[in-house]
Formats: sequence, C-alpha cells, structure tokens
Amino acid sequence: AIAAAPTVESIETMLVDLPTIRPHKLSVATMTGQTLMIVRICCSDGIVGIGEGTTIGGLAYGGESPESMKLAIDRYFSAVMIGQDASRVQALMARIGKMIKDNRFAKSAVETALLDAQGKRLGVPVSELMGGRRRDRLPVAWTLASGDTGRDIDEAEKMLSLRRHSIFKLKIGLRSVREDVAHVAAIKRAIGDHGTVRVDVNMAWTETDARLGIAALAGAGCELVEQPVQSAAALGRLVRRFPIALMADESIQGPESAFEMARNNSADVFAVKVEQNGGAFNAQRVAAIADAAGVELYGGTMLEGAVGTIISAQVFSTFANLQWGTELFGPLLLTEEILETPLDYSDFSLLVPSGPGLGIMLEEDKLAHFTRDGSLTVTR
Ligand code: MUC
Ligand code: MG
Repeated sequence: AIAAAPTVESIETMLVDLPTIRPHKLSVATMTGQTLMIVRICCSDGIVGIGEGTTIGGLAYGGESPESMKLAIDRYFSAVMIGQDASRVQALMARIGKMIKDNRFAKSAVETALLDAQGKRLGVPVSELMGGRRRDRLPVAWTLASGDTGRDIDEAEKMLSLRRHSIFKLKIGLRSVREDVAHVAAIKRAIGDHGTVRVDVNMAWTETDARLGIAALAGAGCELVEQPVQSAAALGRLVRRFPIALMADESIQGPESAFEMARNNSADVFAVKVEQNGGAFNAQRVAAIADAAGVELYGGTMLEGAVGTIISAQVFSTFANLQWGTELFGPLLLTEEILETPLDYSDFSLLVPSGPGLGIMLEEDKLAHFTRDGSLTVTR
C-alpha cells in the first residue's frame, strides 16, 4: 500500500532583527539592520522546512514588508495550507495562487519552506528537485554602499585581498549625477583591472539624468547600469544607446512582466530575484523567458539572510545561463552568523550546499535571541 501523503500540520512565523556590519545606503533607504521573516512548516511525517522573506527598508522598496508577510501567512496562507499534501509543492503553490493574490514575497517564503521539506523528505538538495544543478559555485558580487568613496575603496581592496569578491556593485542615485559619476570613476581607478564595477540606481533617475549619466559611466569604466529609471518604457528607449549593459531589476516581478520586458526589448540583462518573482519556480520561468529572448541573466538578492540566499543559490545553480553571476552576499552584510555551519564564501564565489533540502541548519539559540516578541504558530 502507498503510505498516506504527508500533510502540512503547522506553520510558525517569526521576525528576526539583525544589525548590518555598517550602514547600507541605497537611493531608497539607509539600512542599519535587516529583518528576516522566518517561516517554519511542520509536516505530518515529522519533517520541518524553513523559508525566509525580506524586504529592503520596510516598505521603501516595494509593497510588502516583513510584518505584512508574517500577517499574510498567519492569517491567510495557513488557512489555505494546513491539512494539504506537503509533498506536492507545485500543486499547493497553485492552490495558494488561486486563493491569495499578489504577496509574491510571502509566497516565495512558504514555497522555500515546502521545497526545503520535500528535499529533506527525498534526501536531495532543492536544486535536484528543480531539474538538477549545472554548477556548484556561483560568482558573488559585493555592494559598496557605505556612502563614502574612501571607505568604499578600502572595502573593495579588502574584498580583493580576501579573494571574496572582485565584482563590485555601487549604489548611486542619492546625490547628483555629476557627484555619482565622480564617485564611480574614483573607485574604478583605485581597483583598476583587479575588479569590475557596476552601478544600481534603484530607479532614482529621470530619463534625461540617465542619458547623461550612463554615457559618463561608460567613460568611467563602469560595465553595467541597473534599473536607472522606474519606467519600463524609458528603459526600453535607453537600452542599446550605450556600449554598456542595461539591467532591469525592479521591473522584473514575475513571468508576465519578464515576458513584457523581453517582448519590448527593454533590457540587455534581467536581475532575477527569487522573492520579487514569487518564488524559485517563477524564477526559473523568468530565466526561460530571458533565454528564449536572448536576454542575459544575473542572480539578484533582496539582501536576504542565509535561508533566502540559499534558496536563491539552489535555483540559480540550475539556470542554463548566468552571464553576469550573482550578488548572493546578504549573510555577509549581517553581524550575526545564524547557521550551525557557516556558508562557504571563497574564491570569489559561494558554494551551493549539497545536503538535503536547502542544506543548511539554523542555530536555534541565536535565532531565538534576535526574534521579536510575538512569534505565532498556527495549527489546525
Ligand atoms: C537591489 O536593488 O538590487 C541588492 C544588492 C544591494 O546592495 O541591494 C540590493 C537590492
Ligand atoms: Mg537592484
């Protein structure tokens, strides 16, 4: 006889507040800490899966916050999920999709926990549930965003000497275009041929700013500009006017948006963020659309902790193309190590864990210490 299918028994959520190693300055927010919304799904066969949701600067970046994800899961996702077959991840995600609109970040968190549980159940890494990994290590960029040019240069030199990162992403868009270009040029001059420099404007520019800015950045040795403007139409007008690559990030919010961007030839590169696209399966769908359209790929981050970083690593390891590498450095921006065994960042790359599920174990005492009051478990 076939054993009864394992069902979702209980779902626990908590908010974990962790400090960053230094202020992280983006055009939309200055982060001095990060909040991880951790979700734990317990199944009837005794298997437990973990997932994570993060945002950047609360609601400064998008429509969901760690608190809103927690509320959505406690109040709505749990009711849809408890008692359902936990081993049919795609079917359960489809059920959730029917009954819960939007909430892509929260969906990503619960899908991660279901995949972690299913991998543990079958004894394989999540990458193998998702078609099989093509690589064990991922190149990892580092973001220079202290807000101070000299400090950024010192940080870049330290990362190069540690052999941890040689790709540097600079956050700009807060100061004038002229000041930002001078900042980028100074950093590129200091690094020389030892590393590459890219920028992320996080939509801060007008199209006119972008025309001037991108031309000057190309002259300063910058190789890629990420989401200079908000409008997808403006991105489409800017793309291919310049010799350097233009990457869409905020514009990529799931397969439909990726299809529109590809159809309109609006970007050279898509940054794929697992959370922003509504989960790992959707990230694969976006990658397939990019591949079919001849758009290049980059593995993005929502500055996740270890759990969000590793679901991203697991799925990016399956991509056919990853021409621009990844930026899965989130855990390194936090002061606290929350894993029993730290992740392996070496040789300018991250090792994709090979144990069952996500292949990581949280250090429970550490997590409890930084958990905000009011974690909640919903059971039937
Ligand atoms: C973003 O917009 O790409 C990624 C790296 C970083 O420093 O911020 C994020 C968000
Ligand atoms: Mg970005």
